[in-house]
Amino acid sequence: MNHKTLKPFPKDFLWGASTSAYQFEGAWNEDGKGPSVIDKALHPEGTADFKVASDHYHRYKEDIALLAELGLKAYRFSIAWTRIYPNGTGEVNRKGIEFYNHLINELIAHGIEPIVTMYHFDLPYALEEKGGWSNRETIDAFERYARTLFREFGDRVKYWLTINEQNTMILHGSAIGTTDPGIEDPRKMLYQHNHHMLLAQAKAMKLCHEVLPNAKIGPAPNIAYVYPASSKPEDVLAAQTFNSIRNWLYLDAAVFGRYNSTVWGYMEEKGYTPHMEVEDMDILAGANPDFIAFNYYNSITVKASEEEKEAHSTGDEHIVIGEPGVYQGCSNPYLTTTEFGWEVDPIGFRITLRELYDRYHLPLIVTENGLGAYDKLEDGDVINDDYRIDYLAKHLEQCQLAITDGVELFGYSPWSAIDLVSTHQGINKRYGFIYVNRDEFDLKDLRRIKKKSFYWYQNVIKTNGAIISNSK
Ligand code: BGP
Repeated sequence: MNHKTLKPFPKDFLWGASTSAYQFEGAWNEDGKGPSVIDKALHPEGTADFKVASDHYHRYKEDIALLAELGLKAYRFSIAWTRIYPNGTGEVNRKGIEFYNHLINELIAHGIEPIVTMYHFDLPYALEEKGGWSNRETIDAFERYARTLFREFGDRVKYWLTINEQNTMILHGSAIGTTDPGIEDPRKMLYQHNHHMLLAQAKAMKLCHEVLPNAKIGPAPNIAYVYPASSKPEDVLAAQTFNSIRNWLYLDAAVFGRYNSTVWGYMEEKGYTPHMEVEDMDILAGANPDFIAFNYYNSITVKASEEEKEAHSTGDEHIVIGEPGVYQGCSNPYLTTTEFGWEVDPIGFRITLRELYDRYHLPLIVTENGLGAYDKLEDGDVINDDYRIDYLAKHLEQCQLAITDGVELFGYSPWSAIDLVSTHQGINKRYGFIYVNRDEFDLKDLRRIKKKSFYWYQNVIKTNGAIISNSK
């Protein structure tokens, strides 16, 4: 749909940028922090581990000063569960509370709204040893952790995100290090994990509304609209099925408190239905998110599955998209790809925004969107990342179109604020507005260097999105 005039971005739009604790903080075992599943996961060969990452733990003041210079209105970061509860539960680690108090105070002193992810892939290893998300005790541990976060930080934090990309953990856990890659068909187990995470999330949302009536809380899945490869009805059906499996399962449960019927049918067919206690559906129905946060990088295209063929990947060789007899991932001939093979689809972003708002009628915030690339540090500390500006500008234009379409979007927080270590592809897959001077194994001086995209985004924020294109 074409519009004669575009609506402006809302006046108090939350221009943000995002990070996650384990990819950014470093200090992996300092000040009483316990190990997480990520700390114990096998690391892909040739890529940096997360022990030092970007050393934000020791440089948070300098980092926040840079984010303030960027002009951010909001900063989305995650709290490492293992800094607060080194064993997942039990004794609170006051040093962990102290760190996040300093961080939050520093943000507020610079006029930046903190947006807190409570759990971003890094489940405490001590809980994993007791069965992790297979064990219902993890639900109680998460609720206790949530209560602690609300008590300690709720006087200053207004926006809470429950679980980052629960759907990625269920669908691609072995690529991000949250599922043991040695398990042959983990899907039955993963749908049980999923059920328990949904309960944990529902309990946290309910608790948040009880103890912090002025705060807002929502889920933060990765949502990517699934296209059919053609208008062949079989392909459309496959896309519909995968939309439900990949996207709607998570949001139908969070928003409507029920299972998506297509996914339930799929789980029955495959023998993946989770074990439930009698009270579970009431728990799911008793929680209401205030908004939907979501991460968007690309759309997905699928066709009908040819039973005999192996599922295959669409670019990133670690991520297999497809399940025999259900759907099969394929590349989209209308899209270009990044140097890491990820498809680029700004219009898919508008489609996803509209679809989400039509389905759920809740305010939306984008909590990740961005381009992973090999940046080049040139003489004189210059990084000419025009490709990143181009990617972000094209996506922001689609945000504005979606706003004009009627979508209630209250923030945009791209990935990532500052360079950090990718989930499984190292530090040299960079996303930030600010460069961190280190390589995979050489920590160098870790100094921060503003990229060209820094100045571009600074101007976008200053003009409240009136100037998006890269023509400065
Ligand atoms: C999302 C995660 C982030 C981040 C991002 C980029 O799935 O929430 O933690 O890593 O993807 O992915 P990658 O690091 O694999 O390039």
